[in-house]
Amino acid sequence: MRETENEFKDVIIIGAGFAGLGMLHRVRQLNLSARVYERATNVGGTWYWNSYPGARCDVESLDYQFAFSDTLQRGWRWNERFAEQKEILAYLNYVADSFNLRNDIQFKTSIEKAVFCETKKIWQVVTDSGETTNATYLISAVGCLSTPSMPKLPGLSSYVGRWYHTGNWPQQDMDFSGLNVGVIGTGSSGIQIIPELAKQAQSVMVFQRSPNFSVPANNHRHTKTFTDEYYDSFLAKREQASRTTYGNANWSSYPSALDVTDQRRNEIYEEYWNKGGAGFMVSFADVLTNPKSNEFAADFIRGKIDSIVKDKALANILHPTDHAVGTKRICVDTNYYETFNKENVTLVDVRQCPIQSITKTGLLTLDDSYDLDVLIFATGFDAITGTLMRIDIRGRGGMKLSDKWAKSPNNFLGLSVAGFPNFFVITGPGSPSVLSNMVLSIEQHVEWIARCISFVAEQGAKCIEATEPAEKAWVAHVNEIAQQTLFPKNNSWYLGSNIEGKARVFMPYVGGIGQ
Ligand code: NA7
Repeated sequence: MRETENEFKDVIIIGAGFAGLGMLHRVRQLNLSARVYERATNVGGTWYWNSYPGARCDVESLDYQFAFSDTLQRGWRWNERFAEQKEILAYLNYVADSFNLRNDIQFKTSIEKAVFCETKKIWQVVTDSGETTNATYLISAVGCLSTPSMPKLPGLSSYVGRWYHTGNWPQQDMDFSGLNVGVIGTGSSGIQIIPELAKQAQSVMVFQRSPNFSVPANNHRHTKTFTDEYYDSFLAKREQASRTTYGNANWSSYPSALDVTDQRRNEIYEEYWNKGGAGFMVSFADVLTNPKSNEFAADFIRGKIDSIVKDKALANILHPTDHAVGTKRICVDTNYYETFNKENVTLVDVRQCPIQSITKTGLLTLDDSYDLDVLIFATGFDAITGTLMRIDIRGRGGMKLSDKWAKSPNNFLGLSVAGFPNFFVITGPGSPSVLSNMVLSIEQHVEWIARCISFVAEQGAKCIEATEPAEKAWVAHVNEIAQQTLFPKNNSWYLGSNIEGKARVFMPYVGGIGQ
């Protein structure tokens, strides 16, 4: 296979975020040649593109890092409990520099096509500049939230103001002072950017279609003593976390919300609310499995909204009522509900009066028009499968991945796909990924793939791929476990229901990293 005229690598990796960087480092340890292709100008993946004001991770910083190197870990100090995007991006640059990873990364390059050649048993990978490289293994590290979704609203091309999508934010800092800014979307991205815009802009118009549940981050700076002590037991905590459902060793639950008095239940919610963060979802072990328990949690959050937002009618519009808490990923905020007490912030209920079009000067809803200097789309992503399905990936017999996944993204372990030999997906559909601590999930996959590749070499084999029966059994298991929870009962990007025409399949694996 080395005789082909194209350049040859043992491994090609798509994407230089956490997954791509971790995989490249691990592949080098196996003494394999590798190249990473990355469409951005630098490393970071999701943390490169989502550079909007207020962007933060909802997993605690001390757990949102690689565990494979003690030196790496101790050489880095996280400043805050929930790190902002800039700090996470700096961390990923630190990882890349620590292992000279950039030498094997080709930036500003997208992969457009990858074809498995059955006779030579190699992948032929074509970039957007037409360059072809051959490789034994093709590994997707494209991330779960990397293809922004834009609503199909007429008129955007006539708009004279500036517009941005939070998931494709310009790399330079921007000043919104004195401007009238509109934000469409109130998921995590909207909930994070709105309070920051309200500090600067003359006015912020929030166009909300569905209210979301949000809990406070209660973010704070870490002291050096705290971080040092945390690092002393870091690997033990990581080991413990890797045996849990959500990949978090610090989370613990009370048994059932139905087994306690109203007063005790509220005390417990209060305790989790004050602690801050998404751990609220596990306050009781049955919040995500029992509708009644979930409704108690929902009522508690709606009560909090009422106590924070002074205008009662406004508080009511902010009440989420169309989904169980956590079935759409719960948001973690800093002063989100408080922001609606500011005079320069207006909430527009576009469920009541839907957006009709973008106009030359702003936006038109069913009953009003709004003049806006800047329009921000916080409208989410074609999540989990969207990026991979846009690449022309062809396995055995020319089968296209996008065809195979058109009705359901079938796979084995969220890692490999029948009919696509020597192709691995880091945190693909059917893996814990977005339901867990993503970095932990990524490290688990990186290690699995590395061992699998070594195993193939040890066997003297050329190829490995999932069998269809294994794939079927895994998908059935993923669905069976999901059905035991409330997750598939409501629309969300976990299900693909935010994208028109996308198959409705609950994609993440709820069984946990440990399983
Ligand atoms: P999300 O959570 O998918 O949120 C997107 C938001 O955009 C949501 O409120 C949508 O309302 C809204 N949206 C989408 N299209 C429209 C139109 N046409 N009109 C009005 N509103 C619209 O994306 P995020 O980026 O906030 O967060 C994604 C994940 O990133 C998050 O869960 C964290 O894991 C990090 P809808 O609910 O569809 O009515």
